[in-house]
Amino acid sequence: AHTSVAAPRVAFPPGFAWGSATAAYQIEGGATEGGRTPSIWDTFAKTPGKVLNGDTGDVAVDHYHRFREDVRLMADLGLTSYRFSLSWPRIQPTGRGPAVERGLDFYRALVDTLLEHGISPVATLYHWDLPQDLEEAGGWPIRETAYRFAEYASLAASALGDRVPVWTTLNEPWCSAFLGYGSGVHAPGRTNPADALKAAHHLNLGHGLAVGALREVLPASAKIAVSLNLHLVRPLTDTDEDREAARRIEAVGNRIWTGPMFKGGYDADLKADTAHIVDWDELVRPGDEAEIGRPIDLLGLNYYNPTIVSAPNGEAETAEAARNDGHGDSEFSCWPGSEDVVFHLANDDVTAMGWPIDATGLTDSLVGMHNDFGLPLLVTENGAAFEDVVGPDGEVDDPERVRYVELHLQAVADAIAAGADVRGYYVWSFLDNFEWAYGYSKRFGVVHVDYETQQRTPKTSARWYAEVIRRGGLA
Ligand code: PNW
Repeated sequence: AHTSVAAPRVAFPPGFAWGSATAAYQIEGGATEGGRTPSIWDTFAKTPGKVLNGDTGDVAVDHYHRFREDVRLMADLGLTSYRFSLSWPRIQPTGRGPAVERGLDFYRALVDTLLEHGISPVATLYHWDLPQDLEEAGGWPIRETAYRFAEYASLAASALGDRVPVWTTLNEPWCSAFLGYGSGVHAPGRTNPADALKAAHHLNLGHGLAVGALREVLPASAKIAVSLNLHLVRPLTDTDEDREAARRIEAVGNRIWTGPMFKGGYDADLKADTAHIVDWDELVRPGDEAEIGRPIDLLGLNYYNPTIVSAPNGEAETAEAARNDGHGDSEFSCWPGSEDVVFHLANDDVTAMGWPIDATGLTDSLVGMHNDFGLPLLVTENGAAFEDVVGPDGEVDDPERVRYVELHLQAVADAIAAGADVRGYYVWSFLDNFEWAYGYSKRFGVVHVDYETQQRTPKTSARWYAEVIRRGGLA
């Protein structure tokens, strides 16, 4: 069709998904509409001191009312796929009982609009918005929540499974468990290392039970995935001590998920590192690991930066490095059992989040995941916040974001050349949005949003990405 477009210098495989991603609480607003009740993020955001400037997702970028305009914009840019999340309390307000049709109708309309524009939907079931009632019943640290999640997954997939071809269960369960219940910088803001580890197991169990429930109701052609923020861990030096620090962070950061999901169970070293915090024999019941290990079809990676660690040696980690690895401003650790490992920044070339730009970590992650798990891969998130400047005509020229995405697309191409089966890339994020504990102060969108008028304006990066898509690769 585009005979006038020159062949790309760096091409991607046929059928490669050119996408962008968002999450319900970060963009939807409509917090009390259609029968939606509060999730843990509504409660957390309204707790003084938890989110910068007291920002909340009550209105966010009003995607709940503006989704048709947003999908049109996606189509204008040529996106072939869109990853979004379903708000659990919009579909099942208390986390129990029947689905609310008005909640499902919103997603039916969104998905139908995407399909009308030829954009393939990828639905995430859980991007952190647990119904508040379930948190009050105990939240992810209790086993019951895993069963509630599987039931919700079944309700959502029964209603939308005829039109959504790719489903992902959890987004970044590491954040849910260790930022939500460990460092407390994310909802629900609890700070108990035992609860964080229990949450991790119950998120895993919820994933496995949900995979089973999804297989029962989805058509055979549907694909099931999970999105993990696997840390690309590098020891600061080659000493045994620094390599031991890297082993520990890989265990509680990565293998706590991939062990039971893909390798048959939790590794002995992870359990040994945390045995003083939680009784694994009591926590993990017979059959749990088999349940968690149900086969899935695709593995999603969310990648932002590498993780550099060294052994505890009395050297204080910098505030920037701590933030980079999820402590935020909390005095509580998000690394149970490995609280004393020291984090470092990979380099000084950082985004507005203070996150170092190092695309080699993306190549290394994808190649490592390919070798370790042998699954087809998706980059379900990658992107950057920068201090965008709005020009006189409302335009945003963001060459730093163009450079960031270009470097990371090149890194994906390098991984594919090395043999990794990468099927798609989803830039985070489509729209500027509610950046969790940072509120609206950090802008990740390729499309600018004026938070006063809700006007959308594609940034230079969006127009650049559209050219990449049209070309089928990098020039
Ligand atoms: C991811 N950390 O969050 C999420 O999936 C997105 O919703 C979010 O907007 C995006 O990345 C940018 O932050 C993370 O502290 C939040 O390590 C914090 C961490 C990692 C990922």
